[in-house]
Amino acid sequence: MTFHDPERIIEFEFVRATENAALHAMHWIGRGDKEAADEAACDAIYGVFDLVDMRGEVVIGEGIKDNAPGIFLGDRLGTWKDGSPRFDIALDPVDGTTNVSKGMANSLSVISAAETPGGEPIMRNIPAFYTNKLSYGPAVVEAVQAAGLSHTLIDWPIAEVLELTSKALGKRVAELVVLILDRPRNQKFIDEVRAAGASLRMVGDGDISAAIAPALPDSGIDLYIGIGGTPEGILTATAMRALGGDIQLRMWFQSDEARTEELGDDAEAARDVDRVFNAEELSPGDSAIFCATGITDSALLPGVKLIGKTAITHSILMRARSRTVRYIRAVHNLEYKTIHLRSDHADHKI
Ligand code: VTB
Repeated sequence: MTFHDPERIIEFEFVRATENAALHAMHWIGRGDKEAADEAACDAIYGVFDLVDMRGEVVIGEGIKDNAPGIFLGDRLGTWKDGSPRFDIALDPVDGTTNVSKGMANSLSVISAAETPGGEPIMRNIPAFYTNKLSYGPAVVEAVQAAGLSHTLIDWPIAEVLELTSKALGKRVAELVVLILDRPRNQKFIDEVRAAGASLRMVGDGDISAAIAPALPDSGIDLYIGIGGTPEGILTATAMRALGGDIQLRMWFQSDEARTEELGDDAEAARDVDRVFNAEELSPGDSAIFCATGITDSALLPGVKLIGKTAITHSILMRARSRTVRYIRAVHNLEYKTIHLRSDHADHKI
């Protein structure tokens, strides 16, 4: 079977993958074992794609860790059947594993993809472990473009960023809500937001949902600021391509030693250490699929709920090409629903 636009068919397999990841990781909520939650999500994601004719290569994700279970850079998703569509994959099977292990809010399973017909890389990888990020929604994008700040807003004093945002959104600064990852490294931003008089929300972990939130009209979040994980930033960029928001992002290192170690002998990355990337540069071209399912509640999505003999999941699925944003509420009948796992190549009840 051939389709004129394989993205339109395959995108629903991505929803199945993050749904199954959330449903399989659900058993680990609150149980104090974040690796087990991650492993469960990975097993389910692999399992879904083992049944899909696709050639997917993981280009953004975690590097291989000794003996750690997971889906790593260079891993392949799909059957890799000849002639099947070829995708670059970026994923975080569980963003917020600590939150899952403690039964706390703000965790989700995320996959994004870009079609790469000739196999040439599309998504941009950045080797630094952390990046400094600033993300905002479509109204601020317009103001940023009009002022010619598409790569420099990240260097402005926070008070001025808030001023610009307040004008773009027609709100007073005191009414703006800024989301920041709660870390000592972000203290400077926290102080600046407080001094400027805007309202602050912090999350302990999970900055994909946090950084996407400003681009969603009903999230109640106007800006995301701070230093967090790099793959999470690139995943945010793919979502921003479909939502019309943007993210400015630059490498950040904990120390000079970390910088040397993380950059290794990557000359291109070394040249780009001070470069500010935006969403378009991280996920160029018009093919970008972003898909996430809530595990526990976040600004982006409600978590998995067990109601009677059903499990209810909430997912968001979007594509840059059409800019359609789908919210998919799925009711899974626990007497019938099965999950195909990679670990034993078998189907299991949840
Ligand atoms: C960041 C953030 C993630 O972990 O990577 C954070 O982007 C790790 O920060 O969303 P620390 O190294 O300071 O713990 C998350 O919050 C969850 O993976």
